[in-house]
Amino acid sequence: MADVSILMGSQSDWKVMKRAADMLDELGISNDSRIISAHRKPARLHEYVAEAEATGTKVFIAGAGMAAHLPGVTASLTLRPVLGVPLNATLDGMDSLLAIVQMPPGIPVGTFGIGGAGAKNAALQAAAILATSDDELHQKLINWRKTQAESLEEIPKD
Ligand code: RP5
Repeated sequence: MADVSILMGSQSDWKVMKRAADMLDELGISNDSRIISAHRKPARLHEYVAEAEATGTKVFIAGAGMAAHLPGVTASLTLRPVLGVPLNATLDGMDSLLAIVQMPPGIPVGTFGIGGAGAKNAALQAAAILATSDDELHQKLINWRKTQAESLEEIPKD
């Protein structure tokens, strides 16, 4: 299994969650993306999380829209870090943001911004977690941030 598992509730989530997969690919981090809805396929979610954890997945990223149970249910099934990405399916994603961020005490979900920015940052956070025990990846992240800084123009153009 991959270092990072990317879960989403629906095919409709992939266009945004692909940004997490692309970011992980860019950093050379193995990742596995799956559509496994917490409410439509609960048994499959239990099975997948157990299998992923047993075979070495270190971080889960879970994106969902609307009532957005997927990150919280995933976190209930594993002690690995779970990073939640709220997706804009209805209500501009505010429903999903509040559902994911307001986890009752005891089962934490690290919650990111709504949509593509959140998906990309979740991938970078997953990389930062993995880099705590991987010097090569740590150096890659240093280089990535340097490149990002260098790509910014200081003088605005018309
Ligand atoms: C959630 O409901 C999914 O994460 C998705 O964002 C939203 C709508 O799902 P679909 O009706 O597009 O399958 O479960």
